[in-house]
Amino acid sequence: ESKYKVVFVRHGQSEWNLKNIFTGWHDIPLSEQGHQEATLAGQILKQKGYSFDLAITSVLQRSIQTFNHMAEELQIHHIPIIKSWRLNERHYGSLQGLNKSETAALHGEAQVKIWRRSYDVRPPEMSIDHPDYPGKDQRYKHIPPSSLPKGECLKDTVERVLPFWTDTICKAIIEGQKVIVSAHGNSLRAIVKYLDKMTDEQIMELDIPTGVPLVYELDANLLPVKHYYLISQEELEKKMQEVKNQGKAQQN
Ligand code: DG2
Repeated sequence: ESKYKVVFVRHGQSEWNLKNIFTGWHDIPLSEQGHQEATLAGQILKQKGYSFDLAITSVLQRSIQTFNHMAEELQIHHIPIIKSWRLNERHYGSLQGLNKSETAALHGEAQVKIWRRSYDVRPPEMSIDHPDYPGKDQRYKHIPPSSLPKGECLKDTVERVLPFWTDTICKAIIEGQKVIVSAHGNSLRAIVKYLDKMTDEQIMELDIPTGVPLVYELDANLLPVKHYYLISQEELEKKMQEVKNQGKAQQN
């Protein structure tokens, strides 16, 4: 029996989603379409009567901007926001900054699918000289260098996201707070895999579209009862297919 609801949203389209570039921990703003998607997500939540007591974002601006648009539509600027590096996107290693289609043309679509969707194969490592190496960024100065990623597979992302899920998000839900989580394709896939006890093979086929509220209803033990996106099945399938197509050598 459903007792709690938590809402997840992958940020709206970013400028690098638009250019089809591996992003990971690179901090890039929303595109024009992304701003619109985030506003629309807020309008849908408002129209369906959702309200929230606590917002959770990553420390990357695309997730924060997305929450801000939803806050504007829902008029919930006042609620507390917890921003955590643990909800950051999966670190994409030295793929960060490369075009996904060009990478597929060079290394093959099968290899790109392994890099994007395998559970436990890491992308090539980022060198600590790379301008994007997180150890150079002040916002990560409290994290021990040994915990800073240089390139993560989804399994690594699950391991850093889950402590935050259980210690912070679940705690707030059990206290009765209505929580909205604005995060990323792969940090959300990490939570969904855990919640739905998906196998390593099942999670490979799951894509999360940008800017669409995903509601999870949980029972008293925080086990999932059901989940649904707040858009039509037709629109959902179209948006999920767009994510799959990003790994193709030729865009059509
Ligand atoms: C995308 C996800 O992350 O890419 O890092 O390129 O959700 O922050 O836009 P997001 C990236 P894919 O794993 O779908 O290629």
